[in-house]
Amino acid sequence: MRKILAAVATLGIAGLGVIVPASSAQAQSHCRGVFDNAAAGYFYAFSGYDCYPSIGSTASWDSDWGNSSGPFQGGDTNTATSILNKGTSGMAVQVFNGTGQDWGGGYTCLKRSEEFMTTLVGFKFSSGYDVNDEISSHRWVWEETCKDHFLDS
Ligand SMILES: [Ca+2]
Ligand SMILES: [Ca+2]
Repeated sequence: MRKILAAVATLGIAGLGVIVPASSAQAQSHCRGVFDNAAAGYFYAFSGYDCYPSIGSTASWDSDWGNSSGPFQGGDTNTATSILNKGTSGMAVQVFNGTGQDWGGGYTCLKRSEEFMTTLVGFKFSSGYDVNDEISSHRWVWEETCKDHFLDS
């Protein structure tokens, strides 16, 4: 009887062993599902970690996330904490600390192959300033334009 109980106990642990990978699969990033369901050709930005809540998405560019025109407006500026690139051209998304169509100042880029960043915390613009909650404009560029400034999870 003791042997049987021991066997049951062992099976119980083995059963838990099966459950553990399943729950870590559930712990996979929310961004993965958002990316998979995202519109092809679009860039998305989110105010929180791991791709929610959304603050906007666009296939185009926006030189000022804080003005009242384009895909990003008003309070969208300086809030992005996660971003996603589902472009179809192979281009990167270049995000900037500043605004304006001179596209000057600090920037960094999200390659299409990177797909998404679950967090921007800890990343810096080319200027050395924090990226998190500091993105104020974006455009699509070829990777050469980014020099060596890429977001890398
Ligand atoms: Ca934020
Ligand atoms: Ca705008």
